[in-house]
Amino acid sequence: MKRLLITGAAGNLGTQIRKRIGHLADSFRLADFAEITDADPADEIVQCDLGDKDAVMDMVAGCDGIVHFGGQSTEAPWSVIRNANFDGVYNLYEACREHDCRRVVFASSNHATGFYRQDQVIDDSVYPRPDGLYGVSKVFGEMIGSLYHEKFGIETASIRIGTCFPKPPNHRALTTYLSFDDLARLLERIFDVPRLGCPVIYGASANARSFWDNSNVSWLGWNPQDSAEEFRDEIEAKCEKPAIDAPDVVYQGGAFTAMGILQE
Ligand code: NAI
Ligand code: 15L
Repeated sequence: MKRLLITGAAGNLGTQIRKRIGHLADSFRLADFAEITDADPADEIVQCDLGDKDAVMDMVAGCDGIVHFGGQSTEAPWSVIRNANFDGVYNLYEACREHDCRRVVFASSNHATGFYRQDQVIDDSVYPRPDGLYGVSKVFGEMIGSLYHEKFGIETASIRIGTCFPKPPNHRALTTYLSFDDLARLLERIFDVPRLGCPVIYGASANARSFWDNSNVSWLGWNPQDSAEEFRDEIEAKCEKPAIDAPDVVYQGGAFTAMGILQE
């Protein structure tokens, strides 16, 4: 790949993952509406709001692939979700169509299916059960990816990411944790396969327990190598065990399922 665009490059995943995938492209364009303070001198930087269609057109021009981490990453009032995760994702795919950018990684979320219970194991074929406006926006992003694949052949891997931080922050994340290294390994596979199509992949490391079955995407050859187990003792010492009927124990989406609709 000649040029890879990473959106949300100032954020948690944008910052961590770009340090791990430097071998995937000759050059990188890093975009965010926040300032990116630690770019490699060779990287191009674009500061733009995903809700600004003209700016997104310019951001995508000349890129062969996109890792789309940019957007609102938690529950928020409608205007925020709409701008970043609805308008922003539509603008991104329109720009891909216009500028013939053929492969996208969409950072979806486990909150697209957050109302499935933790005693169920689900795969990519289940009906979405979003647990908030944020989860709904991730379902929308996956569907836009599907539409632009069927109509225009633009390929998208939607990763329903679990919990991707330096460490699992709580008991639930012992099941949902995805390490930065395992995510980077997944991106390698996504950009390496000759034909990608439009798969939905659950993003979790090889944890002791899983809510998610990725067997329908085994052809990708992604084998996560890390596990949240190395953090279990720390979590058990640090975090109080939630009650057996707490949302964090009952639903895959945890506490998001118990939030209201946030007002402006
Ligand atoms: P983050 O919040 O640290 O990074 C998101 C970045 O997007 C920020 O730098 C922010 O400035 C930028 N952004 C937000 N609205 C924007 C707009 N309107 N225009 C331009 N840039 C905008 O989130 P994180 O953890 O890096 O997540 C990256 C992506 O992965 C997000 O889409 C999130 O929804 C998804 N994800 C992350 C998970 C995790 O555990 N880290 C779990 C599931 C999904
Ligand atoms: C997400 O989608 C969020 O982006 C992240 O901040 C975490 O809350 C994660 O899900 C999770 O479910 O742990």
